Amino acid sequence: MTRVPTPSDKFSFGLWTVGWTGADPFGVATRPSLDPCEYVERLAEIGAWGITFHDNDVVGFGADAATREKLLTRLKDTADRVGITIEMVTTNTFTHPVFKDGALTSNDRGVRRFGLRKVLRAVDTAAAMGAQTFVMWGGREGAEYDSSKDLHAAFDRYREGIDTVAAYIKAQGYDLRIALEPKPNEPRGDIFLPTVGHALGLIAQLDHGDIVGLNPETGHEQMANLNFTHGIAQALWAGKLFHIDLNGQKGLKYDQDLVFGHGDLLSAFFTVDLLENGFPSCPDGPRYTGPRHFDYKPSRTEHLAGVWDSARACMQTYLQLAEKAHAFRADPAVKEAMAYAGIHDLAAPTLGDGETIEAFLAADDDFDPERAGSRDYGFVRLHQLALSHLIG
Ligand SMILES: [Mn+2]
Repeated sequence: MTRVPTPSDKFSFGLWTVGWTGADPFGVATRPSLDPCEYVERLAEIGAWGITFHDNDVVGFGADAATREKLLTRLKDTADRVGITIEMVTTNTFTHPVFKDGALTSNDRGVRRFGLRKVLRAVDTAAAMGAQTFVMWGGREGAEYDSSKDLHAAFDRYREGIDTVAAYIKAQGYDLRIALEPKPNEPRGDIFLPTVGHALGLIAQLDHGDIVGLNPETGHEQMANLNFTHGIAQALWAGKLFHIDLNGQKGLKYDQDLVFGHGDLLSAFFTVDLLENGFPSCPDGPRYTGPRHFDYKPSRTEHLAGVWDSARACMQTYLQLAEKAHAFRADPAVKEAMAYAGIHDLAAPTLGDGETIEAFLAADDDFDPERAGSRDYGFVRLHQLALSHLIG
């Protein structure tokens, strides 16, 4: 049996995850809503290290400054008392009707100015809570109809908005980094920055892109039929994996937000293998050391006991997969199969050290394409070893 989670595992949960009451587009809530501080206390009891929240998970939309201060201070005091870190704060720019056409990319300039102020105030909250990451999920930044947006202007406004937030963080001297969260659709028909790759492309065009990275979510990439592990690997390779949202998704459906591992389990194994063990050929290469953050929804069939069962399940599955991923990498049969497959050979630069293009073109490698074409890679044997570790 896997050990119980401890704060050193750096597991964290959004208050909106365990706090989801089950209200969905087709039905009303199926569970009561607790005081936000109660969720913090319970998460500490089950071994979580941190929490995260949207401004409006704690403070109602439009609350006055005194109410805001009172509620946030109470939450921070509770977190401090039970030893929970508030590691990330984000803004809700999707629930209120004012954001029905987006916040930073709404066609209405007044909405954009209102939305940007709301985001900047949430940045102040993040800094005051001691968070190190500020996630920006532009859930309503997008469209249903291609006729409804000047896309050139939309990308300009999105860039302007993110750069303004990043510049503000620097000007205030906050120890915060922005993490963009891609998602292909839902709630909009098409959301801007639909994948990790689109977001990386935008970050490269920012003036303050040095403090802007990514918060990829398992299900969001899988909703676009993409390989989540490849997505976080490219973000990590680019030095941009600032945060992560782990959950479960079964293929091309609505955003299921299942318990981590309750979707594509084999993919979850390789996600954990990358997070825990890094890239196979560069032990000194980029590693993810941030929170193991879960963004899931306890199914609405469950009552409160099921909420805590599901939160425990996320952590337990992660720990079990981590154990198996360590065993996988340490297995001599796996090492042999990796060598046979040429895994480590890919790390050798294709050109020689100091080799010029002229010398390269003129070189005689004595290479036999027929022989190379008849090579066996043994990828299936290697993958079956992974599967055996996973289910063994
Ligand atoms: Mn999701």
